[in-house]
Amino acid sequence: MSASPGFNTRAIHAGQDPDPATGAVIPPLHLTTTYKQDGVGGLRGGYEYSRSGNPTRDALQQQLAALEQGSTALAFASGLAAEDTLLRTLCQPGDDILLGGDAYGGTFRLISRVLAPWAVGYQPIDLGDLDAVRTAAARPSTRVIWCETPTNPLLNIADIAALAQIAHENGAVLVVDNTFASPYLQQPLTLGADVVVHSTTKYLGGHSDVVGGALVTNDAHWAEQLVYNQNAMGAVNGPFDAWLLMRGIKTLGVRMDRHCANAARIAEFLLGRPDVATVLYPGLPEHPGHEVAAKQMSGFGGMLSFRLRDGEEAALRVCERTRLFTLAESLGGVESLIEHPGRMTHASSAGSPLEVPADLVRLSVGIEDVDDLVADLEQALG
Ligand code: PYR
Repeated sequence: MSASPGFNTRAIHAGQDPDPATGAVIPPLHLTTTYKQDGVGGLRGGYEYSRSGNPTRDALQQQLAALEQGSTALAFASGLAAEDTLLRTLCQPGDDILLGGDAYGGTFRLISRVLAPWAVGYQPIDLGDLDAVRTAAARPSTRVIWCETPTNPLLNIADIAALAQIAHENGAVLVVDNTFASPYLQQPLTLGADVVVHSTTKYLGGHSDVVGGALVTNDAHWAEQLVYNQNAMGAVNGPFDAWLLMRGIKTLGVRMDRHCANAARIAEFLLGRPDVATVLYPGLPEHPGHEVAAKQMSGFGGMLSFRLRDGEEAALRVCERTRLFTLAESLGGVESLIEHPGRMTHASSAGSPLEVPADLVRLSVGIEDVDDLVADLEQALG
């Protein structure tokens, strides 16, 4: 590899050296729970038990670190397992999390229901309003700024570099959930974020066949604590899941280029529809976050949402009438998905300040032929 290999080279080669024992070009799948010791404590290659370490998981972790330009990456059983380990590592009772005004419903549920009894609080905030963030971050209890950009499901954009500066001026930690963008389009650690979170289930896996999560950091202190807690809390990624993820990651760049191109075309199509009130896609020049997105992302992604003029009923009707877009939760796979966030992925935010509009439909635009996708939406809108 050259001194600073490009993204696709890193995706294909980082952590993926041929197996020294056999020459196998693809890292072997180490389906073992435990490792023979040569005398008590005599570990071959440093492995003793697969919760603590597994060579297949290690290979994935090296690949993930290289993608996000981090020094340490850790793989977990799901995105929420990664988030839980992270928040229990960063927060003490009495700490507060500043939580972007829309966020994945599962993240909201974790913070508002599971962590609340441990006296970890949260404050919903518009991360686009930097004065409000500055004021809230100055409170001594603020420990974490939790940022999705683009957000799930409203596709809002936050300025990562500006948030990092505010966090660091106030002794807080900036966490960026980079699931929607993927590291191909945005690398938050290079903009000052302290920890990046992924649901690797989504674009990284890319084929809707594996559930996983990841944390990546360059901060030596947090890396040490997180490595300790990954083992101590035990929410690790299994070796087969790690292997599937490595395979998916190698094509991330080519997939993302196509996701972006298809989503841009669908955004244009929806803009021309009289029954669509708003199209939420950061690639559109009229999107309020377009300029910041253009500054910090190398493409605008494959996710978009839109609101129907005729309200929730119309939104539900479209979701139930598509044929190529499958009605399902999740995102980031090669196949297109459609969903109603208010009743599906974000149902746990209902009645809270993070509640999403009822007339909202979310698309995960896949890499099929875009004319077929447009035709499907056209017939579903009627
Ligand atoms: C989503 O579809 O938003 C999930 O993360 C499941």
